[in-house]
Amino acid sequence: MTRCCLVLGDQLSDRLSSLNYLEPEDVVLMVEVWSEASYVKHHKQKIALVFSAMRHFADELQANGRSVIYVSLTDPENTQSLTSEVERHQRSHRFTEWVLTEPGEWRLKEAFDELKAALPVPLQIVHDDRFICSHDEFQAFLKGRKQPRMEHFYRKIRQSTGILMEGGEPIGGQWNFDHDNRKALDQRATPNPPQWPLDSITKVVIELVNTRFTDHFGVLDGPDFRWPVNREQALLMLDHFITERLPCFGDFQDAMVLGKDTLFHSLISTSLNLGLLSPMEVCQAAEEAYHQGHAPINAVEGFIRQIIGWREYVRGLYWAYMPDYQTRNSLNASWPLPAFFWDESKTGMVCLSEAIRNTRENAYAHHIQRLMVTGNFALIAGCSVTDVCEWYLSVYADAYEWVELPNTLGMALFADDGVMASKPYCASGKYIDRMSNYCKSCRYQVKETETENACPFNYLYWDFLMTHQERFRSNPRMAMILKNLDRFGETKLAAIRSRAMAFRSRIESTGSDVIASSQESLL
Ligand code: FAD
Ligand code: DLZ
Ligand code: SF4
Repeated sequence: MTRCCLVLGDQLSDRLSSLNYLEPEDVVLMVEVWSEASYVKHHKQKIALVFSAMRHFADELQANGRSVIYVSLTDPENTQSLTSEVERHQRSHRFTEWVLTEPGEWRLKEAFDELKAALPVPLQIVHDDRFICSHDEFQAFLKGRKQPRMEHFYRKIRQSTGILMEGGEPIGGQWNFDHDNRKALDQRATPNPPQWPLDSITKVVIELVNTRFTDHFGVLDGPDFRWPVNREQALLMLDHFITERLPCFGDFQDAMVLGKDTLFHSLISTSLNLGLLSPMEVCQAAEEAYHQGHAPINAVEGFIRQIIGWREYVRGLYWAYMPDYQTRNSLNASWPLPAFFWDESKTGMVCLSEAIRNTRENAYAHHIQRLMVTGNFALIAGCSVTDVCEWYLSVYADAYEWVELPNTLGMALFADDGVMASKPYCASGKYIDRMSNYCKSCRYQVKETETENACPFNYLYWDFLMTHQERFRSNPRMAMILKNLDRFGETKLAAIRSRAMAFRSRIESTGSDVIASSQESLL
């Protein structure tokens, strides 16, 4: 009567719903498989993180008395897919039942639904209760709403959880302090992320990934690998954030600074998404910091909104709108993603080169780099939605489709026609100049739009608005912007269009926006 629970690589929580179903004699199966490690070419750091965290979690389960079968990537018996490994272990162990916490991605849900029909014994798929909002609660929220909005959802969750609430009212007298959270960074020092010595498990995994995944994107240097691989390290990261970063998190949430890769961001998304931290404990730690007088309300509210607002909301939208959601492309964007997204040395745009360098070196970029630099560029240049979504899913250590897709396809690319965002997050170089110090060292001129050295974000932005103006005119939030466009004369519009075309064809023919210096002198 032995049952088996399959624990996936992002289900590393000791209170995982499926584990609750097990009796002491039951078994846990964990498998490192090629299919999961390569369904997109994940950044090397992401694979190392997942494998190391899986190995640590298996050891912890074993230390707590659980029987664990752990199949490593190089095990000669490994059939290299999650479902075929279940079938293989069913043949060899004849378990009486299988239990699985629902997977986080649609493609795996489908695979396990199929497996359920094929297995000779029952496969029970149970809800993932590591999220605050269940699928049913999210459906109830959507019911009767033509245009669901995160802000309404967020307020409901504040009320149902009591987080940052007092006597039924939001603490601080407002739900949202975003208007205080838009400061560009001054000269102040920013804290270094915490580090801990690499243990033997992580060292072995780094070696494995550097040997087996040589053609995957990204740097994986042992000493610089900083992602928490177990709960203890995740709690250290959280503690570092609460003490060193949270007080400034709000003020500089949208800031970008040359060479400063993490600023005051928390670096906890990988731990949350793997299950090493829970969203409620993270919010409670931030709320406690507010009550202790350690962090101001704009920081604490802004941070908590990211977790119980955005994180829960995108997960709800993903499951509510899939599988149709992944096929949406409402702006018909199809321009192939420029090669410089994989190699920052191929672009002269400092903002992009910084975001891509951070991504390549650290499998990380903070939210404003993802949204307003790489995402904004992809939006206004009309990059292929499929290419862009695949890029985001591949390159970040925290990327899983349930969170990546609504953020990329919906928030950054506006390809879902406004499900996720009420207007496109498109911006010219002016926004980047206001929020960063990038433009000061850029070869392009941020104040120019039509000249040879004009900032590409400027002419691409106006070109994008010209292209989609008919669609956007019905959106009241776009009215002001389109009024500006309407003031441009024919000559200016033609010059913008021609700059945008020349830029695109330069990238199509050379893979780069940079003109080689011999050619440059001829212009
Ligand atoms: P902080 O800035 O410190 O924020 C705190 C936490 O809030 C994060 O750890 C995260 O769990 C949560 N959070 C913040 N914003 C969002 C958001 N928009 N959606 C969901 N959760 C949020 N986040 C991922 O976890 N995985 C992804 O694959 C991912 N892809 C993204 C793609 C695009 C195009 C954009 C614009 C955003 C994406 N995000 C993604 C959201 C966000 O950028 C990251 O969660 C954040 O940068 C992680 O760094 P941090 O932990 O330092 O976050
Ligand atoms: C991301 C990932 C990787 C790289 N490798 C594995 C693996 O070998 N075994 C496994 O069980 N899970 C892995 N994962 C995480 C899964 O892809 C994850 O469960 C899905 O993306 C669903 O969120
Ligand atoms: Fe980016 Fe334009 Fe500023 Fe250069 S000038 S950093 S391309 S916004």
